[in-house]
Amino acid sequence: MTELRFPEGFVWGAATAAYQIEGAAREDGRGESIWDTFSRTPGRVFQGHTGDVACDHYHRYAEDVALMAELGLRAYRFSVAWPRIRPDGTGPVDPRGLDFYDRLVDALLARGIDPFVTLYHWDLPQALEDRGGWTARETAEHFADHALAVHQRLGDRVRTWTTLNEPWCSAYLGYGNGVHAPGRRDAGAAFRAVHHLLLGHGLAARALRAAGAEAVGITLNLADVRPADGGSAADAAAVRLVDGLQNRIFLGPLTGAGYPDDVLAHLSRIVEPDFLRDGDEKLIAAPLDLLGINYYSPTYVAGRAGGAGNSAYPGTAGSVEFLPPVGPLTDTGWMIEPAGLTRLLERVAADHPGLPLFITENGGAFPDRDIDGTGRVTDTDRIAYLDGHLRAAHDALSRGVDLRGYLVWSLLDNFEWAEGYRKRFGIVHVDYLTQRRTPKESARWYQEVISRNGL
Ligand code: IFM
Repeated sequence: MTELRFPEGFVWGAATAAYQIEGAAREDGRGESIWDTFSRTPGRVFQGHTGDVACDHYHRYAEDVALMAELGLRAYRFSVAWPRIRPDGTGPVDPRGLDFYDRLVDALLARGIDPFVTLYHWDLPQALEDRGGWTARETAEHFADHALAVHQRLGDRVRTWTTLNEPWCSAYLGYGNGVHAPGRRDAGAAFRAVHHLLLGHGLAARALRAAGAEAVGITLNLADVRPADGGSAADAAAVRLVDGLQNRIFLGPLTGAGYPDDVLAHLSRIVEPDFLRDGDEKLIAAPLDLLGINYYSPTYVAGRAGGAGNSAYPGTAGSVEFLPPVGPLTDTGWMIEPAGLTRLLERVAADHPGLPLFITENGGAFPDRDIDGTGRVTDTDRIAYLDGHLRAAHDALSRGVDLRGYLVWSLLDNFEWAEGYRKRFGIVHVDYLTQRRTPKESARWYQEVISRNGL
């Protein structure tokens, strides 16, 4: 295969999220989050796994940063646990929570690793959920306060800020079909949550910029939505609906175009949009310095009368069929199609020119082979997945997409939400009994990619 070089200064990194790796759930004043409640509720998470200990990163961050440095990472994307900063979501700031992130940022900078901070990766303080969570407008305002408190402490050293991670998941999985915390099953609530998450983003982004933040953005899990056979008008309508629910409902307001008419018409058939106030769309459209895109897999749909739809996409039952993924698949059953990443990047770049893009997550869960006690963890499937997607990203670059960086999901095996610890996404293996970290072959492969700035 031909050798591929990435542009000078391309950012190579890895990503994690607080609840998935930190553990220390009851330490230093940390409050309860919706994921604590959810994971302790029988039947919600695989075999009752919780994030109580996770990868114990709260205590082992120095070792983890040393590992990042060894792999040559230039950036590390992590999230800040809101319940560590304000245990009940709104009250006084607990300096001990901020101290942890302060130490982490210093350790990263000492190793020349650029911190990319995500302010919300799904761990809403339970006290706020008790007041309505993301279905309540006040949560958006409290989120802006949370963002400011973190910026006040870390803003002198952190340059890159993203507000939310994957608001699609928070809203549709958290409030729509209940697969994620807080586990509510109410399509109307999901749309309320979408709006308040976007509003929270807008308020926080403006506050951060006013406070002097250098680069402010958001991370979306956008989808490359494809028609089943490419032919019929019904298939095209299905693509438009699903694309509206996954992509345009976020991209429109975020980039100043407001909610698309067809999406508004769709959601108004499900819920009275009384949560949408005059001026909100303007607030949401805070200037973006970057857009983070998380890509794993494409989505294929067909338009069919009586189609089963998908509970994660409110209002799709009766007209849309989501096609079962076709192999090769990852261990989470997700279809592997790197070309979808190229298409997605090209589409976003064409629709939103001038917006710098980062792949803030990409990776796959695969079972590890040959964990033989000799320090070798063979994960050839993951290497193939990452190689394919990096080639796809490079294709987009060579077609003019302004792609600035790639952050692999994930640095460590970790708590994969409702799947618990049974799905492993890490390039570094974690033995959950001993907390021993072992770089997999994919980590060594990635180290080589970074050092050559290419494949
Ligand atoms: O583990 C998650 C992460 O928290 C958000 N994006 C997708 C990953 C894999 O499911």
